[in-house]
Amino acid sequence: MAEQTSPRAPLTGERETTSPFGAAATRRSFLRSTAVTALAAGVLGACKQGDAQSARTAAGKSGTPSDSDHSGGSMAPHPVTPAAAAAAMTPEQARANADRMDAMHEKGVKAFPAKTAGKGNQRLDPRVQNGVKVFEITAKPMKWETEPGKFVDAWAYNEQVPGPQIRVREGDRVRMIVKNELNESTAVHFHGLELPIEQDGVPFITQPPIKPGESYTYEFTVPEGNAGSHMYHSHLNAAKQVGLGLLGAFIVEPRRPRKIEKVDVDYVMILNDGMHGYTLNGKGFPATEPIVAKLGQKVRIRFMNEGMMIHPMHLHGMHMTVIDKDGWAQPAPWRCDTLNIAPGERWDVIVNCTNPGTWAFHCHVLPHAEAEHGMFGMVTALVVQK
Ligand SMILES: [Cu+2]
Repeated sequence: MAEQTSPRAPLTGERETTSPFGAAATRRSFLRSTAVTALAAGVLGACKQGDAQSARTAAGKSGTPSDSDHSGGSMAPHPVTPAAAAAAMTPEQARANADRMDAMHEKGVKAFPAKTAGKGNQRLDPRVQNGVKVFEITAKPMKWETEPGKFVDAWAYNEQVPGPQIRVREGDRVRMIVKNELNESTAVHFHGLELPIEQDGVPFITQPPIKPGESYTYEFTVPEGNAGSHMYHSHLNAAKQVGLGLLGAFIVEPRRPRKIEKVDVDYVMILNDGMHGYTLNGKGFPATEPIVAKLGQKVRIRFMNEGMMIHPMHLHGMHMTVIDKDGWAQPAPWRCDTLNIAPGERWDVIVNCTNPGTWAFHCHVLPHAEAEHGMFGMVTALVVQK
């Protein structure tokens, strides 16, 4: 099985542009599908404008991200609803309006995958001490670039959002040393692992809080039969601490992988919707990372939701075969093209890359993915290379 790739492929090789959406054939097919979406959005927009407005207001008040939280937009506010404005436009004005919007959409798509400082979810190799896999993580504040030029306050493990990826095997002895360099207490919960209670990471239930300046050591044997896609995250003031970035993937590889698990690309996709906006692995479109595979290859995607909302992830062009929920094998693999990922859930899917091209891959709660100035937030692509 291949390691998780760092898919920089669109930036190298035979492609002429820096954007995987730039290749003419794939671009045409991509634009065909987005044209339909845009048409539907326009129709829906006419009747949903009021709802969207009140949703934005409510979201702003509750501190959750809204489509005005990201930096991509530079529109003047509409004096009237888009539907009323459209009705009042001359054909020339409508054309100019479309050109203005399309230029913003095109700019975002052409910028993908945009470079930003910092990359989360990088695999952390343990130090092996007397047969124990030792991981050290430090929680501290930093600035994190979610989109080009957009730096947000983050609380991060080892200066990564998401934190470093931990990968162990069933039966491994694991020691995790957590250092707190925050101005609040913290604690780490191993979400999905069935551990002895003193290792569960819940302050005042299973341990004292880890105070600023202190270190705390967790140590456990990963239970047999507990393989799969799990997570680790803060379990103190979690809406803030996890929202600011104190989270990561904790993957347990099985001793005996199933045949269906033998894949070419193993990709972790962590969803979040806290103070950094709508993000995939700590970045918003166009700074999200494309998943890259060759025609005929199999890709495993491990969805993990560390946010506070449901995100139905939708892949264009090919279906997903769901194999695991929260690390547990499904009674039988089942197929879908849109998969709800609720907070705390992990879903593992396999995609057989049978359809070449650059396929949009996004959350289908549309205000998490696309606005008048273009796509943003929870949008990436699956690139199937011929
Ligand atoms: Cu979403």
